[in-house]
Amino acid sequence: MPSSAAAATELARIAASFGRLFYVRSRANAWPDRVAVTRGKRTDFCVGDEVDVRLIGADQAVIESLRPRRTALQRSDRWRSKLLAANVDQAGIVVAGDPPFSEALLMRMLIALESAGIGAALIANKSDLVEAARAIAGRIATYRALGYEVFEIAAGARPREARERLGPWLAGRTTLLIGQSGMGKSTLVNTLVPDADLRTQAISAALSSGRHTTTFSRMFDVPDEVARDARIVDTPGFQSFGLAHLSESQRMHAMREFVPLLGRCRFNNCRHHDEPGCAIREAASRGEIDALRYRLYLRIEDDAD
Ligand SMILES: Nc1nc2c(ncn2[C@@H]2O[C@H](COP(=O)(O)OP(=O)(O)O)[C@@H](O)[C@H]2O)c(=O)[nH]1
Ligand SMILES: [Mg+2]
Ligand SMILES: [Zn+2]
Repeated sequence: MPSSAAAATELARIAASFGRLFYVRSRANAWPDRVAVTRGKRTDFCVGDEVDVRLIGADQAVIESLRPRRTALQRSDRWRSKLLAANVDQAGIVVAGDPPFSEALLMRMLIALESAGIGAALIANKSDLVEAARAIAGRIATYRALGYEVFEIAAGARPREARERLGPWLAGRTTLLIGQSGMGKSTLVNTLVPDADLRTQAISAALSSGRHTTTFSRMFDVPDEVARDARIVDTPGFQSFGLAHLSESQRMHAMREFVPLLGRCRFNNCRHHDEPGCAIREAASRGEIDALRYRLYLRIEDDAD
């Protein structure tokens, strides 16, 4: 390839991907978003990836190379693992009291994020549903005590307040929004990015000609009035979140309250089930670590076996 052509690439972010097609956004805001293809068979790019692209004609591009990823979030089952997003700075996990959120799913997301070195906050939505919010308040307090930031909002019922509460946290960063379906994540995205639906339709039309618009992740620029220099990555709602790409050691180290106790069990290969002298089980039975999280951790490990 001639070097003059190689010099003609531009830095872009992948704003959406669908199969072998990508939607790329200029880092310098130098041109409107374009559809991009990859060279050869390489398709392992994902939303958030920073890539060098060559512009082709009026509205197309070719991805020439991938810049190193600062972060990469995966989920997996035994057979395959899927890259969900790259280069996100932090994540907001949307939970709510109605329908009640699954704490097992929340823990799985937190373990994946923690292992990927991505800070997480809980976004407790639907705070206008007073009874439902009260029902989960104790569980939310557990996560606050573990050091997770918690935002209580009502994205649908009090959108302005939601924007004000989240704005400073979003500013200057790329934030992944994830959650179980029904928690109000789409409502939140529309609250933060008022034209998100229109933009999604445009991406959808460009990439997939009208297939389900919520089955792929998308990156949106948040308007400056809401947060300066902020991007959000909206992911599809999850009903499961496999952790097979992580080792058992990574999973146990992602349990924040376990960390000071690891190494204090009688056996150094302790799995914290019913081994004698298990410091973690004993701490849970004394109420020093949260008993429900301990039980759910054992269930996550059972599923992994
Ligand atoms: N009461 C209440 N309902 C909400 C709020 N935000 C979203 N919802 C409702 O929760 C349901 C699921 O919302 P949606 O955004 O589709 O959730 P998603 O599946 O997480 O994307 C919808 O019926 C929303 O109207 C809120 O702040 N308060
Ligand atoms: Mg949704
Ligand atoms: Zn143990």
